Amino acid sequence: RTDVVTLGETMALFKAGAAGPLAHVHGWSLGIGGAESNVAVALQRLGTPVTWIGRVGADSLGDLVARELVAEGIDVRSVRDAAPTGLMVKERRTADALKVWYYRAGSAGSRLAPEDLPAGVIEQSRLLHVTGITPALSPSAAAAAHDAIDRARAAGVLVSFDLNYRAALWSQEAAGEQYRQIIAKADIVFAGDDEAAIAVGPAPDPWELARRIAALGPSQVILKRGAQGCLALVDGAGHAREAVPVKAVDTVGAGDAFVGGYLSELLLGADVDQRLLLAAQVGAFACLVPGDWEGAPRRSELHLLDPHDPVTR
Ligand code: KDG
Repeated sequence: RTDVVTLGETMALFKAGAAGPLAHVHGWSLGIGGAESNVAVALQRLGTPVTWIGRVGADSLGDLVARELVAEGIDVRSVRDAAPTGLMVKERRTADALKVWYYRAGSAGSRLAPEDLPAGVIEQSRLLHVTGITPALSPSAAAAAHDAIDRARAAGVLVSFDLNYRAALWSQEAAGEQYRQIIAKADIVFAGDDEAAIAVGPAPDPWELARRIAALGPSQVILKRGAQGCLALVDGAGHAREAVPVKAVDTVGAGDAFVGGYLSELLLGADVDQRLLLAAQVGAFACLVPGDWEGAPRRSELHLLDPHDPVTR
């Protein structure tokens, strides 16, 4: 049985092995990345069973995506598509500045469609998690996201939504319109301050952003504020906490890990402060490893954030 269902595009991910323009970098590593599968890995490692739904190409990179997610213990419902698996390339332009290049227009993942949602899987779960990347990919992917949400709501399954704005994929106007529609159907909404402003307009104070989002319907609004920590407005009550200080090597995927931590604790019945604590810890772990999801911790590893002894034997 699965607790969480998520759907979206997972791509093959080429990571430059050293800093510098791509034209001059030698040495690459190949992995995978996708906002929803990053959340899925974080949840699964924390002990929450997850199903991931998505399209991948009938190519070797599609095999890679499916194998990695299966190896994490995720229930993978991948549809094979004649189009190629999407690609993402991470350039480390300077030691501190990452640049992500997408090669995903027309990819298999972008062709996700409502018929890819297996009967009953969402309905029998406890929570559906979608991100604002999926509606940006194509009209059929947007339809799949809305269909999944409508099915979850009809079955009384919680709906979680992370805005996850990707400027390379669509305009702020188009995104804002979709965000407001999905927020109105969600129970739990995650956003950064800038993303929240795309949905509800700029505000001088993050609490005002959270209040405006909550006014559209969700009972839980969580603002992810990076090194500034996070805040949550849950059933009208405010909660805040600071970030766990880390020497970040790669912050891509940290927001997804944060979401995984929050949702895992929510489903265990933990209170809001406990949810935010685990979210901040899991997000911090993701920053410590150069990869979008590889650093996600198991519960037995959480103490490593504050090691009394840097070597465990
Ligand atoms: O949140 C991290 C994701 O952005 C990354 O893993 C890839 O899904 C991805 C995207 O569309 O950028």
